[in-house]
Amino acid sequence: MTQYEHVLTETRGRVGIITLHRPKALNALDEALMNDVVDAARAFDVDAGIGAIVLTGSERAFAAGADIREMAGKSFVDLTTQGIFGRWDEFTAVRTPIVAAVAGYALGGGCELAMMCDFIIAADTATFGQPEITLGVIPGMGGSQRLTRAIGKSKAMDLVLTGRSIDAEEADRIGLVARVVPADALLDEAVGAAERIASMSLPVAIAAKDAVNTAFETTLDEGLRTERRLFAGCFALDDRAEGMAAFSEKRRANFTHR
Ligand code: CO8
Repeated sequence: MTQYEHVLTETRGRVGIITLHRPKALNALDEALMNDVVDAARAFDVDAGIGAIVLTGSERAFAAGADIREMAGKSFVDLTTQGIFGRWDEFTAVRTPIVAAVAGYALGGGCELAMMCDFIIAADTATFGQPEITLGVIPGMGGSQRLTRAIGKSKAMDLVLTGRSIDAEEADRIGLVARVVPADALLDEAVGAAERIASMSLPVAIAAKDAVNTAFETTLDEGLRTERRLFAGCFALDDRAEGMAAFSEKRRANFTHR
């Protein structure tokens, strides 16, 4: 398995785990860490043995944001001409479902990276926020867009304009995260969810991810048409026949395309 400098990777069955590992800077996202996360996620994405990915950090921090020291020296021209952080688009293009397992700080780019995943499982120690305004900037890795879609305008404005942080309980209440679990159960819970996803037919899981993501990018009519096309596409798969036969025969489906 490839060795990376700023992330650790391991596999558990059909689940690929990527652990952000830049402990001295609370996993602050610099360019090197971004490259490692994107490369590791892409490697799992093309690995036929992997059906779901978990992205996690440390107990203290999922990620405390973009690396402020790296950003401090940048100019307007650097940002507009260098496409800084452009590779995160490759992360969101990963087809394999990705579960974010968040403990500790998920601030700024850390919160935005968690939101790039397909859903977030939070430890009860997790803290989310978009504090960029306190640094004289605004969210730049999707926070103003994904957060608003996730929790609505008023709550997103509250977080983005005040820069205040919220705890896991509030993040759960406003719909930013899917579940909150005790910190010592976080990885098991996330891997358990990922194992369950990985036991499904992978092309169907990818279609499901695609269909839900379409809801954020188009009109209801177009989204419904996309869903219908993707739904019909499932009928081209032997896994669809197996899933329905297994139901009739009162047994667990044994999907081929996993
Ligand atoms: N960048 C760089 N280093 C960091 C960062 C960061 N975001 N966060 C923490 N660190 C470093 C600290 O500098 C410190 O290093 P050192 O020991 O060398 O001084 C080490 O990590 C430990 O941090 P603290 O001593 O500060 O730990 P505390 O427990 O006292 O505080 C906090 C933890 C509250 C998380 C605090 O570190 C903090 O406020 N961090 C910054 C949080 C923040 O503002 N994040 C948003 C950054 S801006 C952003 O993410 C924009 C994204 C969009 C970019 C798009 C570009 C196109």
